[in-house]
Amino acid sequence: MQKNVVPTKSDWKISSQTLKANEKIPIAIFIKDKSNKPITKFDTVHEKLMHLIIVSKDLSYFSHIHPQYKGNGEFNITTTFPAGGDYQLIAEVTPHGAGDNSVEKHWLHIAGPVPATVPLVPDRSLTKVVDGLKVTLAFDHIMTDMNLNMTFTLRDAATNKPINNLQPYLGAMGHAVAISKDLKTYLHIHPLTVTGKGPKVTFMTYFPKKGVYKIWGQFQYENRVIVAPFVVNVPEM
Ligand SMILES: [Cu+2]
Repeated sequence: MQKNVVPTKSDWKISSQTLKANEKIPIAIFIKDKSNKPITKFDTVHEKLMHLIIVSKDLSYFSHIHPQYKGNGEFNITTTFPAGGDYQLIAEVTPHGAGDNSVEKHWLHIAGPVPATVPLVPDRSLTKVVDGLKVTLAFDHIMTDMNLNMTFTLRDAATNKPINNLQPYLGAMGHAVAISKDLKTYLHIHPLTVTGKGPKVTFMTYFPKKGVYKIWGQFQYENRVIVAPFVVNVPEM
């Protein structure tokens, strides 16, 4: 389970007057301790000091980017949003010595036409083709309140051959993120092993609450990052 060993707070400053879709939007994130003092030292986790996940409210849009550390608790990045609507920004940092990551969330409204909400319904098949790869997701069991293993299996979509030459992505065989339908639960899921090249990548995770979750597996193959999204229902134990 993720818990904040060092409790944090954050301020978000968005230096754009218009906040329009497809416009470059500079974002500054200030990480502070509970007494509002900047936290200045962070540990590098998966090659970065901060990981920033951005999702649309319906979870149809997903982005995983890495703000630069400016110093004195401030991280900067400039990004764009694909359409109007509400977005949740989720920043993950590990204050130095904390031993566990801290998660700071922020909502942002982007002006412009809002696309129709994509309904979040559990996938009937946990196999899909993404960017030339056939990706299958499997669980040893799926329920709340217990550790479980989830395994992605990657094959070439055209030949069905198992992929044996995955590249490390941010210092691991892959990364996975899960977010609940209500956007209240965020899980960053780590692979069980740091080495290997596929075709199977196993992650251990723990769902604290029942409900529908969207899961994104990220892998690097032939110098590109593959994002494989799945929607699952997690029943109560
Ligand atoms: Cu990251």
